[in-house]
Amino acid sequence: MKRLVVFGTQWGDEGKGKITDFLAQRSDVVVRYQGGNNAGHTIVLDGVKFALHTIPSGILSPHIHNVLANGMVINPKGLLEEMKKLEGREYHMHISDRAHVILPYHLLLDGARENKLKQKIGTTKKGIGPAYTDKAERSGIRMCEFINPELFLKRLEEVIPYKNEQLKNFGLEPLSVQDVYFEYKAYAEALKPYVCNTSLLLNNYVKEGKKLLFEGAQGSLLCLDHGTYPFVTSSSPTAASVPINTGLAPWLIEGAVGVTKAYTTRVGEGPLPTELFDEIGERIVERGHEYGTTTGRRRRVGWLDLMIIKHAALSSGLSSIALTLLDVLSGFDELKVCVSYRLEGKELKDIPTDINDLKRVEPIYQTLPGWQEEITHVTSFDELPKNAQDYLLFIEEQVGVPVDIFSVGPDRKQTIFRK
Ligand code: 2SA
Ligand code: MG
Repeated sequence: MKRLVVFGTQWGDEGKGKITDFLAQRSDVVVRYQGGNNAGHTIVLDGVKFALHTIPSGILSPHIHNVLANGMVINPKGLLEEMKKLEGREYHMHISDRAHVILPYHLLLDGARENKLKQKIGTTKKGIGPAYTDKAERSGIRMCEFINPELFLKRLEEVIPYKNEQLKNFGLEPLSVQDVYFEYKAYAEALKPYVCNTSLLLNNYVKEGKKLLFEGAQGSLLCLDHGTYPFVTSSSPTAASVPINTGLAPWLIEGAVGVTKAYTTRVGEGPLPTELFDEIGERIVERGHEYGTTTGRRRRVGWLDLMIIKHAALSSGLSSIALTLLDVLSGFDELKVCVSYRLEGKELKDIPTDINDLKRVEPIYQTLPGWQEEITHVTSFDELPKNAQDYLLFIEEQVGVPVDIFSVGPDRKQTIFRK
């Protein structure tokens, strides 16, 4: 397949960075299409760990062109800090002139709103929601304006007084146009060489027959439309959102790999029907190092929930599953997998839309036998213990989508094609 999406089928942190990095070896271009530096994609290369937040996961391969597409919101300061860590490495990066810019007031407003909310969302406080709000409200500043100093100043003069009113309502100090301008003008200058019309660029890549990989951030259940609203992010991490967020025609997208963690995690607030509050959950957190890459927050964990994966398959379409962190499940006597929900005595076909109902569902589990062996050294499906093989086959059968890839550790070598 020449144009493939890699996206998360749960609530993020499924190991998308690792799978993208793995698939990127066979690609020419890697594209981030939504979100911003709320993402935390970890790649381990020869024992060295890279945590990427804004930059696409193809960046460690010098032959790959990495595109930050129009659907993203970009924090220039954060991006430059990330680029600093890549100093001395060869890489190619292109930033959409249509992407929106995250500015200091977005960060302040994100934090202030979270602090004030009774029922918190648990955002990363990176200014993502407020930046997308401005985009929808048509007051956002885009890259094309940002890199033009005169235009940038003009836009700040329009926007900052209005933002200062909002800040005042939260009891915060106003921002000065001049301060923001002088600090950010320098960032704009540094980023300017990378900014272009990426829609045109991507369409040209397609014409040239290049292989494109689209890298989703967060997960399907955090989608503004198809996720567990309002406990979602402010963009669409589904595979379905790739065309609008990149400027490519929908029919050019040929398939979607759903990266699926062998259990469930969620960071931030909102319902998690299979959540574990016991020592089993504790063990999974420790074995899986379940702490946020961006914020360091402890992730909540639960058994694998196939209702969630099937919902992701509905809203995105799945050609294949990449099952990650299978090694974390070694050492359990038995493993539970949620195959359905019951609500008020009725079995459900899909996850309920109303968050209040999702909070009340009772997961229906199927119990599968566990395996004791550590599997981090495994290099093929046949080497997996029988019960681990069966766990994988069970998912495949229930979701009705092949599990073509699985991973047993963070290194590139620990991601395995099933064949
Ligand atoms: P936001 O900041 O507005 O996008 O937050 C809204 C909700 O989306 C969740 N969210 C995430 N969930 C999982 N992983 C994310 N990335 C980082 C990571 C998060 C971190 O890779 O670990 O380090 O804490 C991510 N980004 C946003 C968020 O928790 C809210 O529930
Ligand atoms: Mg992550």
